[in-house]
Amino acid sequence: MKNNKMTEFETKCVHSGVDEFEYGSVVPPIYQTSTFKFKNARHGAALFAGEEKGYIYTRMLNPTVEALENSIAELEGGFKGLGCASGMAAVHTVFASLVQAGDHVVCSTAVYGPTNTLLSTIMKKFGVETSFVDTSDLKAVKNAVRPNTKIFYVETPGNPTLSISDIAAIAGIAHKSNSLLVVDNTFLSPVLQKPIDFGADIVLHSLTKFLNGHADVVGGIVVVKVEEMYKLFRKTLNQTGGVIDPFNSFLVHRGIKTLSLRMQRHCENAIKVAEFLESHPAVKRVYYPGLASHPQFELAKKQQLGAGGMISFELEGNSFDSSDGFEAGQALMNSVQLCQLAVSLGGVESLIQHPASMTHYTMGKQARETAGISEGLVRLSVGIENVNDIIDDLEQALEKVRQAASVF
Ligand code: LCS
Repeated sequence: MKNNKMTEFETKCVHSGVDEFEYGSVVPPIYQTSTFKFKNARHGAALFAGEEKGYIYTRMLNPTVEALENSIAELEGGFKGLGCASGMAAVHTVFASLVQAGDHVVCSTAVYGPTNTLLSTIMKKFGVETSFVDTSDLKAVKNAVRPNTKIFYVETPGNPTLSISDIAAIAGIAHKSNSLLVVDNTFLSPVLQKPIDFGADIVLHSLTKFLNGHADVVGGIVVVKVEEMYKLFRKTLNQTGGVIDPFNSFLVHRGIKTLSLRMQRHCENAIKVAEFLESHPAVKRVYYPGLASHPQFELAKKQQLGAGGMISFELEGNSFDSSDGFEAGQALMNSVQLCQLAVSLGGVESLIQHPASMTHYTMGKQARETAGISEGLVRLSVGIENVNDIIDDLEQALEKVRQAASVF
């Protein structure tokens, strides 16, 4: 970081990772090249041997990608970032780097569906055992530790239940058992939560979400705390090849400039939407860490700077609906007009979806039940639109659900 006055977070969002570029370019140029020319054969050999610094081949490192990696590492307070082709590529990079046959992982029950499936199928196939536990329950976390436990993997808030896990306490448990703590910080971004400050060793994100913020990129990142781990992860990524490309890196880096403003607006809107839903007679239960009714409301205040933009809720079952709010939830999703019925989250636009049949379908019903993901749960990613428009949309949709119910 050239400008050591750059201490405030909002300022970092605008300037981080932006170093000196050719021609005085104010934003990182898009180095849309697969390979880099060596000055001569000796130079090429020295770059490969690590005796000189420089770029060789874009799968190995690219200046536009590196600018993004430096930016997010700085925002998270880590040593370095490693840009990945998707959030799932980031999750895979972590496990492929750190575990081997015979090792054990402790993972939150409430995680993005494919993260659960990666551990319970592919990693299992390679001899890695995973215990899925409710990591908001510290006793359950302690009880899950085995002599061969290598990683504690936590999503907080968890997707889609918004359950919150105590990062500092789990870091303590992990380190006591010579393990590492990995935190998926996708739901909050470093604006609202910095897991490394609470003892996490590795932080990862789906860049597809809040960090990019505009629903036009798929990407991921792993941020590590120490150089040794950076070298290990870089080797994995180089060998498995799941890197982000320069153009997507440019877009995410551009998105980060407004990250702080966007997160502020997501939070302001989400609390109003959550309060509206909680007070509506058709809504049975709302899960939002900014509501006093959230089971870990106090913990959220301790480790988060805001409650974020994600809300989950269940509707009351209606007279026609014996499936615990599931049909009412479907009717709601079919009735919204402003909120888009789509998976993904963290963009400027409000998105609504149904975890049991969409994002968490691959986990299977039993794993969903263990994770507290009911069949009727609806997840809302609150965008940065005018909040009155979002609430009006939900209100008219809930009215349609009520009318549909009264028909039966
Ligand atoms: N981690 C979390 C917490 C996520 O929510 C997702 C994607 C990923 C990792 C994987 O990121 P990707 O590979 O998609 O970039 N979550 C999604 C969701 O809830 N709806 O669609 C994707």
